[in-house]
Amino acid sequence: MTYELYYWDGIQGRGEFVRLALEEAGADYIDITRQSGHGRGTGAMFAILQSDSEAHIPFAPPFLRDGDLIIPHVANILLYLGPKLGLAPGDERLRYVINGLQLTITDFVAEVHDTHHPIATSLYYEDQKEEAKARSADFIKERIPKFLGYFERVLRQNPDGSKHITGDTLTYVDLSLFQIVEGLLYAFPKAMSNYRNKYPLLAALHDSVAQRPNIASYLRSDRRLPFNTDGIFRHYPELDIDMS
Ligand SMILES: N[C@@H](CCC(=O)N[C@@H](CS)C(=O)NCC(=O)O)C(=O)O
Repeated sequence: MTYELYYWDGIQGRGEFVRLALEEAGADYIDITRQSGHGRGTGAMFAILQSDSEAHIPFAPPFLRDGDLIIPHVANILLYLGPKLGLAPGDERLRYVINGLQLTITDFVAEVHDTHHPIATSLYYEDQKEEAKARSADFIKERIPKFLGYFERVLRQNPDGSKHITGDTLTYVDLSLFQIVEGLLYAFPKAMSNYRNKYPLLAALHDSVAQRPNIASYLRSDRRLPFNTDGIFRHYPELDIDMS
């Protein structure tokens, strides 16, 4: 059965964490809002979100449809897909460990979003620019080091080696960490200028994911949308500070 991914068209956003897993696995999937035709397009996503008859309606995208099952939330989707795509540990108990890591990524992504929208998602960036500057300065000084330092430590302390965040094979969390680094390099190039020295294992993981054949070919394809100032990771030069 073809997986259906529902997410806002035009941005990588949170949908990208799911897309990377589907692409790495060579899974059969459709990015519904990027297609046209019956049951496709952004209208099809709203039809589910606003349905008054569908069971288990999601609160927000991304969500995944697999047959009659609709699954919301990035970490939850990846918990579901991981074993099916061969991107989760064989040891079932470790699946909860990587889910914990993915939930930490979810928390971090929310903080990334708040650097440009610290007051309200419903307001324009321009209406909260001064607050965004203050929020970003703290994010760069305190939060990037805390989160990236944590992931670096988890990599260093992996008993199976530091090439992967858990175990000795690729999981969806490795792919999501690649996306975190990519997003931060786009949004905060100055703040990230010294990141290879500070987080060498994370940098090595990022590079190794980029070189995986399916990921490399996805990144070259037009399915990989460029970062832009509508997504989660946004580059506003006035928010980026070199703290190295
Ligand atoms: N925890 C959810 C967050 C979902 C989310 O915030 N989706 C955004 C787009 S990236 C959205 O459309 N939110 C609508 C809203 O919060 O009103 C996840 O990880 O998937």
